[in-house]
Amino acid sequence: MSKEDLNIALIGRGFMGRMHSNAWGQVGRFCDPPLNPILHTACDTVEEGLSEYAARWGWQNVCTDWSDVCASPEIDLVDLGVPNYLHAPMAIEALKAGKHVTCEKPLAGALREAREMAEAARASKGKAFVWYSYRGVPAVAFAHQLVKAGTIGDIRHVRAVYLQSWADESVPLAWRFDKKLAGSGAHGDLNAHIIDMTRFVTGEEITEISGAIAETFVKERNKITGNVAGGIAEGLQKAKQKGRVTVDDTVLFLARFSGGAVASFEAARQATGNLSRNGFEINGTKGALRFDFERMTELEYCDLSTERATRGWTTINCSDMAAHPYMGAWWPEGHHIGYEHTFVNMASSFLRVIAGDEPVVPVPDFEDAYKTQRVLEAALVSAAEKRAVPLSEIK
Ligand code: SOE
Repeated sequence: MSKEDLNIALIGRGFMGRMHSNAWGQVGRFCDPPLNPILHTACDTVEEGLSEYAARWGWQNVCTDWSDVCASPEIDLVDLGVPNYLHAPMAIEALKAGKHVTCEKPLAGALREAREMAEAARASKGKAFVWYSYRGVPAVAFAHQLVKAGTIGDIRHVRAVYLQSWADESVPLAWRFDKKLAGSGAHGDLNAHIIDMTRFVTGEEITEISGAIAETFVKERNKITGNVAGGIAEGLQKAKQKGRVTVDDTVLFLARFSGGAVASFEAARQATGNLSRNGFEINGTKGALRFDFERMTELEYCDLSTERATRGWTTINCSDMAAHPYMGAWWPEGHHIGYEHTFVNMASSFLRVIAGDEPVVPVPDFEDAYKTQRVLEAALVSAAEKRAVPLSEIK
């Protein structure tokens, strides 16, 4: 039976625009989704190079006005790979037009915008998701399944870190360093991921934040000139003039989970030596799990029921087609997948939910991502007011 087409319009063509393009292009080939994704339109306000970009990634049309793709009766899904301040206006307009939306993380730069986006999703006939892409890592999805099955018992401790080191003084003033455009720095960029990931793996909610510290080490950066698409730092052209950095370089905080566990979170852009150390350790009453994205195929497991003398961490290579979530779509065991595949995996679950099927593992919709946004906000309040913040305070 032939599948129904789903016409997609992508807005944005930086690092995430290319990542999403690849995901939509690959998902039909590998994952057998229930809908047939069509790369209909690539949209960007800058016309220069747009046709070449579209041809390279397989988009059939181009457009320079994002309102047009939201209004177009030909488009079924609007995909956002744009800076954070654009998420709310674009997602809300697309949802009002009844489109499905897949939005880059974090849901928004500001809590108010995130709330409005969740409201728009509730009122729309479209479905709305956020690309918290680490849920698409088979080892992380497997950790979720193990915790759900009770393998590590009741959770006592959660430690989560997302450590990068790309933001030294030489990196110019990209949008990621501007509060008006990004909302926050390492916090919304990296803590957002580990908040989502630990909520997903534990299946619990964060109920209180305390002890938050935010710091900006590099307070001024060279302003950018020219086109700034691509790369983590988006734009390496430098101008002599300096501008003020208005976001954090690092945010640390403590937390409590609904099941009673205590937790610590760390996000940093200047954690020298770490490139993308996104990981967690979760200790339960029957065992523990440990993950580090720099070794993304591995999940470490300590089983408390084993012989004490030989007990330790077992390294599970999460690449078994039959045993590990998402791997069935890829290669025989030991033939690893990479970062870009995690987005393909997410796209496959988005398409399943849109078609009314079960996702491989739960994917974050706007409601879910709004919960993560409330945790981000609580940490900022804790840092500013130097106090414990119950999540019930953050609406
Ligand atoms: C930059 O810090 C970045 O690209 C994030 O924005 C992504 O969300 C993360 O997955 C990788 O690092």
